[in-house]
Amino acid sequence: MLNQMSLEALPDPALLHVPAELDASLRARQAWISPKFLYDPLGSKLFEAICELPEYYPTRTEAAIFDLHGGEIARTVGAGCTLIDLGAGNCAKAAGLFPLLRPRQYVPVDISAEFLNDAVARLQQRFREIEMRAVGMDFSGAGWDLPDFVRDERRLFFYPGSSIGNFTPEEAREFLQRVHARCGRDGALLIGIDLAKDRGVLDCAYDDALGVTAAFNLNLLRHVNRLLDADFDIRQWRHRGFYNPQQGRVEMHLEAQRSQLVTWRGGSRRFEAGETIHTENSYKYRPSDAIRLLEEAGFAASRVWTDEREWFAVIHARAVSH
Ligand code: AVI
Repeated sequence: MLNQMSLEALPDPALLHVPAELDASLRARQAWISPKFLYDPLGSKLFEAICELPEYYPTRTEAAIFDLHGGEIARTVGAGCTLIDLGAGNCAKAAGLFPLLRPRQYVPVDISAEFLNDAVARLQQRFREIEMRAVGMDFSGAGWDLPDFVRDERRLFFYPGSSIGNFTPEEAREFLQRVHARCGRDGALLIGIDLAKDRGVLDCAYDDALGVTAAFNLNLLRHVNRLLDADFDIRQWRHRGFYNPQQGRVEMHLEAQRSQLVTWRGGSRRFEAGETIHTENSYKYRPSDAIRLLEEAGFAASRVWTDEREWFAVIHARAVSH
C-alpha cells in the first residue's frame, strides 16, 4: 500500500522558554549555552560537513559497523518495527538501514524541523512503502512525549552518532529512562556510543585543521543573536575543543579574544579576554560503563558491535520492565 506522506513538525512548547533559558545560562559564573542551539539550519549543515572530515572518526566508524554487521543487526531487531529516529538530522543514517530493517513506520524527530521536513520529503519519494511522519521537537529535556500517531507496537528507538555523549552521565541516565518509559511492549533501543581512546585522536577530532568545527561552534553565537536579539561579535570569539581527562569528556568552548560587553534582550554581560562560554561536552565511555548506564535506565544490552580499534560501539538493548 502506498502511504500518504505526512509531515507534521509540531510546534514545540519547550521553545517558548528559550529566551529565559539562554538568559540564565549566559549569566552563570561559567557561562554556557546548551549544545542544542548548535543546530540551526546552517549549524546542521556544518555538522554534516564535520562528519566528512578525516579527523572526525565517529560517523565513519559507526557507518562501518552498520555496514559490517547490518545483517546481524537486522536479525536482532526483526522486520516491521516502528523506527523512532531521535535527532534524525538529514535522516541519512536511518535511511541506510531501511533496506535491512524494513520498518513499518518511520518517525524522525529533530529540533530543527525545517531541515527535517526537507530530508523526509526526499526520503518518502524513495521509500514509498514506509509510513513517514516527522516530529519537530526538543527531546533533550524532561517534558517531551510522542504524538498519538506513533505506533506503539515494536518500537525501536534509534539514537546513533553518540549524541548520548552530549549529556552528562546523570542526564544521559534520565534521558534513557524517559526513552525506556516510551518503549511500550517489546520496545528496544539501538544506540551508537563513542568509546574512550587516545586523547590526541580526540583533540584533532574536535579541533580540525580546516576549522569546520570552529565554524560550527561559532555559528552558535549567530543563532543566539537571532534568538535573543543579542550582539555577539563573532570575530571576537575563538573556538576551543579539547579532551578533559579528569571528566572523561571532550569540551567545546568559545573564548573571548578581548574584553567586551555583550547585550541581549533583557540582559548584558562583560566577558574578559580569555573568558569562555562552555558550549558542549562529548563524553567518551568504556564499553562496561555504557552497558551499566543502559541497565540503570531499565535496558538490557542484547548485542554490542564494535570496530577493530574499539573506538565506537553500536548497542542493541531491550527495554525490560521494572
Ligand atoms: C552530535 N554529537 C554527537 C557530536 C559530538 O561528537 O559530540 C557533536 C560535535 N561537536 C563537535 N563535533 C561534533
